[in-house]
Amino acid sequence: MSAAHIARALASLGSAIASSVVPCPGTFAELASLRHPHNVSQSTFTSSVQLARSSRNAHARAMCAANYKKEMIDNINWYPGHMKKTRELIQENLKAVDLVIEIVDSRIPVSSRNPIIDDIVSGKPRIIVLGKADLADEEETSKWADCLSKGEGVRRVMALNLQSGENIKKLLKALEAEQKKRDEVKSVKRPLRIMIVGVPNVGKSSLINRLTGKKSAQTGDKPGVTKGKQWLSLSNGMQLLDTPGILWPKFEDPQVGLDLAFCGSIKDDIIGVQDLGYELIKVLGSEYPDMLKERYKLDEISEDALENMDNIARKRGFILSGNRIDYERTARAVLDEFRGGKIGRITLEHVK
Ligand SMILES: Nc1nc2c(ncn2[C@@H]2O[C@H](COP(=O)(O)OP(=O)(O)OP(=O)(O)O)[C@@H](O)[C@H]2O)c(=O)[nH]1
Ligand SMILES: [Mg+2]
Repeated sequence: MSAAHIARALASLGSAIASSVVPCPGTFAELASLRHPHNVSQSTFTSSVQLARSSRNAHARAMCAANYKKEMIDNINWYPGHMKKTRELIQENLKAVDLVIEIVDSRIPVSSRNPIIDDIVSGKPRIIVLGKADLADEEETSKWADCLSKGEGVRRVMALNLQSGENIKKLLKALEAEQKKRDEVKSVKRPLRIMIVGVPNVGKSSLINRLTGKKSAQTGDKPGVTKGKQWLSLSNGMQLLDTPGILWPKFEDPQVGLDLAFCGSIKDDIIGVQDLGYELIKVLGSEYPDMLKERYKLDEISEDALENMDNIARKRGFILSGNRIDYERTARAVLDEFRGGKIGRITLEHVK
């Protein structure tokens, strides 16, 4: 990069800060490394962390961050070919099923409800499972259960921990009730056929394993484990269809994309671990400051998310040579600990 280029970039950043004008300059990577060379741990650090570092004016930073977030999400190819195939798979198989079980993530019950699925499966009776309930705030989950139960075609809503499998009998009972209903109205009797749908990594295959009582479907703590459709039988004869996770082509609200990524429905490297970790610290700092403070033994929570991130790194000793903060490791730790429920039971979306 030439000196003139740097000067131009700096001048443009200066004017953005002075007048809080958006759009922001696009050369944050160079600017941050120029302004804070000792703080930048990776040369490819084109993240919102860096954006925060490069602007010391809080208002300008907030404006930039909002824009940056939108760009970050807009630039992602959310809809790879296999998701289109899954959509077709769901559509093709829908005729054959009597009931749909839609799993949503209890921590993000709005963001994890796929509008495409909603569209395709409307008209079929539906049971909504609020999965990963052990990781979410119990009170919020019960509010969500009430709210979601008012949806069209929704027969039941239940919050479950699909990892431990507790309360799975409640779901089995609900399925038996559905079977009874079907038998009463149909002349040809046969066991129920049920399709399981939901965003990637929400717990579809785990639910199937809980219902079958054995490891019938492959599970994993990353999105995209199930690749194709798989029919499985319960001991009572009911047929379950496992499907791959599906997202939708465009997020109107960039926060939806971030929420899905926080909860592991979008691979970390698509947005970038550092960006994601920083954005999560920002949300936790404003919504769950006490939990963040407690988990990372912070003296106080700052309004500046980057300061919180730096303090977490220092407390954990995530420091590289030359006293540089290891943002990658800090972000990874916070994401992993959030996903594992170690920071606390957290719900990121609230019933209004
Ligand atoms: N804590 C907790 N973890 C869960 C729960 N349900 C699933 N998991 C974990 O979440 C991860 C994803 O579960 P899967 O069942 O593979 O999710 P999936 O929806 O089939 O994912 P894809 O096939 O990738 O779309 C696994 O590591 C599970 O152990 C739950 O209720 N609580
Ligand atoms: Mg799966």
